[in-house]
Amino acid sequence: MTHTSAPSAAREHTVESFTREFLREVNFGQGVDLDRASTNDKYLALARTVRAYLTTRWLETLRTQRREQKKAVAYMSAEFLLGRQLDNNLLATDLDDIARDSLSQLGIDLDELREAEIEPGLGNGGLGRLAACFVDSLATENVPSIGYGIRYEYGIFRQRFEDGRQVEEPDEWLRLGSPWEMPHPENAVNVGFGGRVEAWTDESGRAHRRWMPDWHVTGVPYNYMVPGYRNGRVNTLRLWSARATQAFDLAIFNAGDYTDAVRAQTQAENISKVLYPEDSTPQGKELRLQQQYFFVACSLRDFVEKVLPEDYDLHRLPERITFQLNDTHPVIAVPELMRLLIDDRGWEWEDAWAVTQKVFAYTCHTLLPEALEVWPVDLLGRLLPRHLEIIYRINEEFLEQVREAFPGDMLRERHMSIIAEEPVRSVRMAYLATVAGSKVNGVAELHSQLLRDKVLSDFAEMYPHKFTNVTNGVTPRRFMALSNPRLSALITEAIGEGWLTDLERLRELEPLADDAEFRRRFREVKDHNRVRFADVIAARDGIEISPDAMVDAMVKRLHEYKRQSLKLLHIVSLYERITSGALPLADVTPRTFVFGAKAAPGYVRAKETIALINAVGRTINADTSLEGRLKVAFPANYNVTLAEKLIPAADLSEQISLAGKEASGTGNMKFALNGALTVGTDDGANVEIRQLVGDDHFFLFGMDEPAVSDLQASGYRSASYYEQDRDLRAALDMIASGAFTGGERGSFVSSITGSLIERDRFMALADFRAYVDAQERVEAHWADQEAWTRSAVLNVARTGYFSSDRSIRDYLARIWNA
Ligand code: F58
Repeated sequence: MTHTSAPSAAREHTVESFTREFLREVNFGQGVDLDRASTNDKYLALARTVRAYLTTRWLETLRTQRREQKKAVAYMSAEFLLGRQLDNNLLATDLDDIARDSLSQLGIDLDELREAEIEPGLGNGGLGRLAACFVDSLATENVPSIGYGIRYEYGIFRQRFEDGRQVEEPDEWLRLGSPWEMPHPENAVNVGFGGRVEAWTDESGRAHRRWMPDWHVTGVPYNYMVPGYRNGRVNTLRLWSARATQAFDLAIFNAGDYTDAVRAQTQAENISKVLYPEDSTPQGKELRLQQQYFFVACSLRDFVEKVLPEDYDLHRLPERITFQLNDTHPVIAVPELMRLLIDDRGWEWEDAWAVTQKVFAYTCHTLLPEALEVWPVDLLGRLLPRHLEIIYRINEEFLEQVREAFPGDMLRERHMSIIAEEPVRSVRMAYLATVAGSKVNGVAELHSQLLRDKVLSDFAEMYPHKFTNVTNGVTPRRFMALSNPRLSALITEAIGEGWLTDLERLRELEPLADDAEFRRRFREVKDHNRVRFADVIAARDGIEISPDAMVDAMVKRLHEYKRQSLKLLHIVSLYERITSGALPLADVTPRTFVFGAKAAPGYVRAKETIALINAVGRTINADTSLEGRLKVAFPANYNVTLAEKLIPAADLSEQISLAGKEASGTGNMKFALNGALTVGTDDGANVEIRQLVGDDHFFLFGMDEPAVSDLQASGYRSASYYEQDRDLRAALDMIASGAFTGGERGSFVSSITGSLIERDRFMALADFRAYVDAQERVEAHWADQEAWTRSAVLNVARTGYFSSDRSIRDYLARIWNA
């Protein structure tokens, strides 16, 4: 992809014109005088000033696309975890310095306004953040594209701790205004639900089906601009908000029941009310299916009726678009497109299927069987009866093919059916996506291989050409330039400009790993970032840490397969060995263990683990005999904004999932790019990180995936590890004794230790010894700061591959053919 060379905003605009526009927004946008304006007034005025600069380029991008009609990509995702917008938009437009100068002349501190922004947390974790990185890279790589999703009124819950336990609060991210969005109620789309399907015959005697929904919801599009990095392109992210079809349902209103009429409205608006805070196990809730159908039905209609030129021949749809399905959440788009073509436009099944199979592609983000989404047919049939019919027909024809390819193999047919019979009749959405999509991709090499060999092996045998890999990536604009300005400046000084959009150029830093002066300056940057992070959590959470200690970070959703409990066992073991005299304090490396993690509100074990981490933290942090050498910092409500402060400060990145469970990970990439070393298993993208940075600069430990499978097959007995490893036993016993819970041994303490000793589904005990050994290698390496810094520099230099720009180029070459 070539970059259009639009003149940067900086050259076109002066501080004076910026000031004029800003003041205009204060007066006429906010309706206040500058000397009476609140911080929020000033933030909103600034945001709108920057937005106006973007709008010019956005309109230009839209005009060009209408003229050229190039093949585009629609990225369909139930989540976009965007993070703050102001910083990113200032960076992309190169207005940072102008804005700073302009504001400072008015006596306003730009950074104070930045801090006023509430981040849109419209995602749960990695999957949502990946979507946000991808729209950034699509724009920067100059790909015509549009993101489609849901404008949740409440994003991921805000986490608080009460007595160490997680408490969830609604995330009212819209409460102070939303300057980045542009609603277009006049382009609203109606979506049906429920009802029945009718048969009818046309004049020529041809039979048709017609869906008669019994209730409707209106989708109002909200546009967000997604700027490429200083290349003049601004793409669109279109999020849908649900409204009642009519403010008052006339029939009910006329019947005189005002409250019933209002109730109908509330029910409709519930659809986009809140993001489901699940992290990997879908709950099969009806409202969730409503959300999914709502946003894909709006998006398909929008694309076909508004984005495409009028009278566009839909037989040629594959020349114009790929709908990339981000996991199975948008997969109901498959029968919806079939319905649009067959029922609404009178197409034959075969023609509709030929087009449908070419325009969809599916990305899978998991390996956990329980995370594969299924919808009970009675629920689906009640909500979307016509779609269920279409799915049945797709399945019939597909199973016919299976029978042809594997005659007599009844078992295979049952395994591969899109409809599962047990435990309740359900639609397997991943299978539907695989059958309908032109491509299926995993998100790291190992993950894609396991998809082919295990999770979807029957399908890979039948459609080998469909399966491919695109390893995830992260945007270096947000996760280097914005979050780590000092490292970015040091890199630019060393290798010149241009690396931010050509991240493999970080390789040019390799020789500097051997340059003592460069290493000193690299360390200076880390030291600064550590102090900055310490200040942030002191102000935000009242947590005191020493800025000199190693920052050892484990941040990700709380899930058993990710094994926060293994990290906790390591911490407790260190503490136990110190207090029992086995480990002299002088030999203990000063470390801050930083956790960031939200637990799904209904995931009891995950919440207990949070409570236990906080309990252990409280005890260790208060124990003066440690002389402050070990600290546990668990700031609440980990989000993108906090990640931007933590990651640049981190020295050690914990990526310790059980091998074969983490599809990819993207935090692992962000940490490596910011000079943290990884302690990790052979899992997900860790595998590729290690291959690139080299074994000497990565702390590998634990079983690999085949070893895990073997151990599973031969009968894993966690208790034997407990019995045989003195340190492990002592750590578990210490927890069980109530040492961290004020003598309390019951409740969650015994349930966590008990389940680890008796079952340990994710084999934390089996990997404990290897993990502790790896941590000793970490400490030995850390003791030689020159060697450590050298490794850190090499991590930065060798991980340019993990730019999401590269991921997008891989999607273009392997999937989108654009
Ligand atoms: C994550 N999945 C993977 N799901 O766990 C991670 O390895 C990968 O790097 C990332 O996707 C990007 O590919 C993930 O975040 C969710 O949050 C879903 C939210 C909705 C319910 C099901 C899980």
